[in-house]
Amino acid sequence: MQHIKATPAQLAWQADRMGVFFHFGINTFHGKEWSDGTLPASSFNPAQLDAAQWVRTAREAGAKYVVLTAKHHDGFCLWPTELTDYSVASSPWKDGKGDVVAEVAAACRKYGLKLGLYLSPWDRNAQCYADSKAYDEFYLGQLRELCSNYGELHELWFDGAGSEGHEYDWGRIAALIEELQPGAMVFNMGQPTIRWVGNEDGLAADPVEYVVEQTDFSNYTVVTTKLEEALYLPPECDVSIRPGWFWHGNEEPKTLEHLLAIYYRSVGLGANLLLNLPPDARGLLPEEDVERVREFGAEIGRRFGTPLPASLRDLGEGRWELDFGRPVTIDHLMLAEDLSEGQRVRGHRISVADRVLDADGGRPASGATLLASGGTVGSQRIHAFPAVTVQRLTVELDGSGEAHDGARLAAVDGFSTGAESVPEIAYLAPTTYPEDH
Ligand code: FUL
Repeated sequence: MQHIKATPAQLAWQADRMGVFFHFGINTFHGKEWSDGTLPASSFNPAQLDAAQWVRTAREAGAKYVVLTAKHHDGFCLWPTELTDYSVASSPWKDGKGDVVAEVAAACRKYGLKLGLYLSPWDRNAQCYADSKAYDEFYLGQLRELCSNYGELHELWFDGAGSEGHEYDWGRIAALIEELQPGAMVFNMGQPTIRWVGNEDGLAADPVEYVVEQTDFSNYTVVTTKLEEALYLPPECDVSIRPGWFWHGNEEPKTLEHLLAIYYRSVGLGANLLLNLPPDARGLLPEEDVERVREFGAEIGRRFGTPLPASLRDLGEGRWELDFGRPVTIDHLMLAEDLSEGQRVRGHRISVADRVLDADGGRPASGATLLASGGTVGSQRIHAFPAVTVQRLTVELDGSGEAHDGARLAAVDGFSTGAESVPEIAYLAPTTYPEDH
């Protein structure tokens, strides 16, 4: 692994840990996942739309940012764009005077969450899509509107789906973002700063690499994009609380256990989680989803809201002593790596040190009990294990190759949660092709 460093903006984004996705648009009114750009704008009428309810729920889930589908593949725009009539401006909602993007932006300001926007490159409504050059102008015009009129953007989501073989002018797109929203994270396409984890189940797997030479393109192909050089691109794990990305009346939210399992497999492995909550045709998040998300946020808060911090002593050679200052009973640990010199940790082992440290060097003698182990650590790594009462632990870090290679810890917290194992992933969504939905 090369020691490519993160930018401060990337580290800040990783520290957010979790965002909420809102898939909402013309599809919401037709029970569709993908539509072909011909559904009438007159069918968009979310009479009770309340963006404050959406964003408040995201905050209750523990999210620090949201990402709204300003335009999905069908081309219907949730803001009154000048570039096409296929937008809220042609709908009966608020007599064509409404702007969903503005309402979500205002709610984010009110609740202190950051705003991200999804602008589908693939556009099945725009007449000019077939002409790459003409479409570049159209798309840049839309992006300019979104980057100019809604305050600071935290993330721009470029979804590869449907774009196989289409040429976009990513150089100009990147220049526009640099000019208008230099702090925004760029998801997966063009000149990305964050990457897709490679599935839509919300699941990362150990090792979670922050420095990569290629990215996965979309859920509907096995295509990968080779980068010109290795880049620091931390992964984001996107998954919907329901089987679909858009709301469908006959679907149910995932169980609390399933959401917790996803959390351990994303945030718990050092990736970000982007949990989709689809508003319904009223323009509200369904009550059962709000309730589920509240339970989820409360349970994450209950498990991880009261950390027992350990003081760290660097013993050299990648070995660290953790001291809680008094005997504590814990069943979880959260490790954080010092990422200031890039991602270095390739492996780690945590042992109970109390009774087995020798007096001078702190080297664990034989018989030290291995508590947990794994590969990468990154921004945070969560381990669950049967409760132990300990004061001191030893952590051994491996870097790449034989040596520890500058691998360092930044912080370690213990937790007493009452949960002694990681929930199982009982159900994995099959890869669905939205055309068949
Ligand atoms: C996919 C899209 O095709 C889905 O409709 C959804 O937006 C998901 C997040 O990305 O690739």
